[in-house]
Amino acid sequence: MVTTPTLTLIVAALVPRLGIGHQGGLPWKLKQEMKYFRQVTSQASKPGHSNAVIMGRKTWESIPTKFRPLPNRINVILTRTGTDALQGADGAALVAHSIDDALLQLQGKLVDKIFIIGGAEIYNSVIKDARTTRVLLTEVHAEGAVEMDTFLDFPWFNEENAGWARAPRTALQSYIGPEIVLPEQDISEGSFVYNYSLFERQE
Ligand code: FOL
Repeated sequence: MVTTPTLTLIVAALVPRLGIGHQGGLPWKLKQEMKYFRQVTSQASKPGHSNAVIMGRKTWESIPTKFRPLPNRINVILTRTGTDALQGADGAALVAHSIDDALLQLQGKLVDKIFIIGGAEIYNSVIKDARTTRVLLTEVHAEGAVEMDTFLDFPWFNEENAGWARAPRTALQSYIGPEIVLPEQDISEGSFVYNYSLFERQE
């Protein structure tokens, strides 16, 4: 049987305004949260398969060079322009010009989960794509003000019955797999408190 792949968007955002970035990077440094991102995006459930991470060119450039391409995952970079600069310097990542192009390039590879890892421009367009059926959202709360200049445009997040629903923790655990241990309580790091959640598209 041939099935169209589903996409999972993974993001950490300050609620309720859904701020995600500041000056081309993340607005915070959350060590545990980054570990969760690494584990969730790396852990494939099918033997011999890898997960893929699809990101925009600016997100690629925001990742410390020592961490890219993100290890143990197939990295795909979306760009409207040339491939040379990216491929020349960084090899080992696929370059695509649209989500459809990215998915075409992943066809025939042993790919398990496909994650969309940002940034804002990519998130805000992919969220409208019917193939995006899950959002792994880390809901971040801050004690004081946080400088942010980049936001998710997900109006459904602050509305009820807008096509997306919060999934139970059991669904999150089953999606990420038994190897990843979810915390019992909210996590506190510096002046931030956060929790891991899953939202699912309603048919
Ligand atoms: N999703 C979530 N939940 N948290 C994030 O911080 C996040 N960040 C991005 C996309 N989705 C996210 C994009 N930004 C790295 C750096 C920036 C980045 C994504 C990844 C990075 O260096 N990742 C390494 C982790 C190294 C470490 O453990 O410190 C990796 O191997 O994944």
